[in-house]
Amino acid sequence: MILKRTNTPFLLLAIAILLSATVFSQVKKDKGMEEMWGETEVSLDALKNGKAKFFDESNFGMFIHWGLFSSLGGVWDDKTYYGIGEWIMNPRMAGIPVEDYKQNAKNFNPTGFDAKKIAQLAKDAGMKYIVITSKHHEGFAMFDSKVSDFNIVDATPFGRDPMHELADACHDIGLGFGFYYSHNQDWTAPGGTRGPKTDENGKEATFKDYFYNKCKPQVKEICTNYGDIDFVWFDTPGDMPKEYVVELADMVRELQPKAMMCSRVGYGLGDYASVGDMEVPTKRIEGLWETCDTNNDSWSYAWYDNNFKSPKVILGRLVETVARGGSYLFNVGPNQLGVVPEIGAEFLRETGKWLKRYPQVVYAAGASPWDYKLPWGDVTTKGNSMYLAVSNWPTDGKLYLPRLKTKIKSAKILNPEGKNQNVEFTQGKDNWVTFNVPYKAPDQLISIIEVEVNVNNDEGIIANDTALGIYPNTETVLITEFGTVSNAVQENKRWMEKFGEWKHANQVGEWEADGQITWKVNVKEAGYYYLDLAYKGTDRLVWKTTTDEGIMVQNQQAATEKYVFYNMGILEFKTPGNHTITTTLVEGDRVTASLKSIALRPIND
Ligand code: H79
Repeated sequence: MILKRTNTPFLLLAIAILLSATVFSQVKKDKGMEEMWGETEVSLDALKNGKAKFFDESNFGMFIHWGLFSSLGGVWDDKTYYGIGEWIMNPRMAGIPVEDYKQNAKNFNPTGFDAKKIAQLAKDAGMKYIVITSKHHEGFAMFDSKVSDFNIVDATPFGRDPMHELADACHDIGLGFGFYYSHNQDWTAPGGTRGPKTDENGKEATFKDYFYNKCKPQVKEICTNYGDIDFVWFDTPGDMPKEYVVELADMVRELQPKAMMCSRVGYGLGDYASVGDMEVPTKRIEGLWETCDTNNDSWSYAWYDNNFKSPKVILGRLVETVARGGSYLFNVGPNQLGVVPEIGAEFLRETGKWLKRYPQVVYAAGASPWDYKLPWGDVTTKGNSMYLAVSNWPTDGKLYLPRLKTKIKSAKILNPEGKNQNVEFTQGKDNWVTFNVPYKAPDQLISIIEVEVNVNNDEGIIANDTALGIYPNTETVLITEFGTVSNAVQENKRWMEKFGEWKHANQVGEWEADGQITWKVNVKEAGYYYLDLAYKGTDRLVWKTTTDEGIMVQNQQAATEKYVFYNMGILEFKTPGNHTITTTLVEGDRVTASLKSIALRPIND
């Protein structure tokens, strides 16, 4: 149990926890993320049995980014700006002056908006709720607001309140519903963060002005005029003063006691943690949490962005999130007409068909006994069942499960037509399980093997986690996060490949002469493996990798500013079982060299 802050409510909570032995959980992130996204400290038991039950069991929701920016679709003054579309106004994109931006409202007429159709799409996709942007950083209210005229009813020819229509459609069809509201940033309201510094009379405007004139009264509107809502999703608290965050959160709790707030409200006041944008965590996270991701590259509609994630990728990321213990909030961006782009919609419907075949794998499913994903896919659990969700079906008729202590009773391939097929398996002395599976994947997308285990104590299903498996028939990637580092700096790095599209990785840099990283592995079969290293750096680098058996692979390869896998040579394991692998930088620029992962690939894979 970690208590980071000692304000009164948390002290009271802490006492309650000591009395009731409730589990406290906290999601830790690096400092930068914490500032941007906020953090949370929640009492798990209380939440999971109460208002969080719906969220906890749903595991899959629809996020919708829709606003005035959608009418621009990534274009300003005939020029396309690539990156997250809802940021087009920002000086680092088109840099649109406030008054010019506001004029766009006159041309925003999303006549194609059909709330029932969108709700049906979410339902068909197997999503359990919708969270939509009621006001993003641009400051434009997508609802009927009496507080500011800069809203879709008063400022556009459309004149309807689409939030009303969507809230009703969700309630009618049995979906949960909630609002995103940018509480700190407002780029068009005087006093809002990154907004105008003066009001229309030229008088200086403070954050306090923005808070009482717009933010709080608008949040009151969305919490009052749309029936019961399930989520209030604030974003980017930044350095918003705590007193306002507290006041806002208190109001939400009073008006919508059942609504879940994510950690991005700020100051640990959320009910669940929101991890970084577009990030599926690599390691198990305890507690209630969610990741938000988008169906193409931008959150809001951009005309050029048709890089839609395939049904297989969506399902893979959904299952991976659930397997790490979280929920997946997956975004679509309706266009200037209010219509969800068709390719994305089609892929979502395919996703939903798969979920209809295997609902038990996702809904109310628990995390994997392994804390990380496996090379062929991932694992979710429910009671005495483990669901092996196999994305990369093996080509040699063998599927391996690394080091399971709990004994398996039976295994079967789930067949959507009800013709489940038993799977033979052996559970060796080394704790590896080998399943004899058909050569052809049973499901084109992700195949499911249900494994029944004998759990006869409170410990649940136990996987031996101390070493990472090295498989005889598929490549294993060892990320630096799972290694032990000395005399080099291990750090999470985030970078943008396009404006606002985050990539992140754990990496090891600033290598001293004797700097090294060591992984513990468990090798199923002795033999030769190709060794590849993923790194970036300058010019050329020489890396050396050794095992505890004294085998060494040393080679020089190119280095560029992008992470790329380079072949190093062949590493041999003379015996199966536990080993260590240690990598070190021998020659090259020690300052820019950054190692992200290494991979071991069976020779015939
Ligand atoms: O709504 C989506 C994003 O618009 C919003 N969160 C998701 C759900 C979001 N707001 N801020 N961020 C994400 C972080 C964005 C930071 C950046 Fe920038 C914007 C990087 C580049 C542009 C701020 C401005 C930091 C550097 C310049």
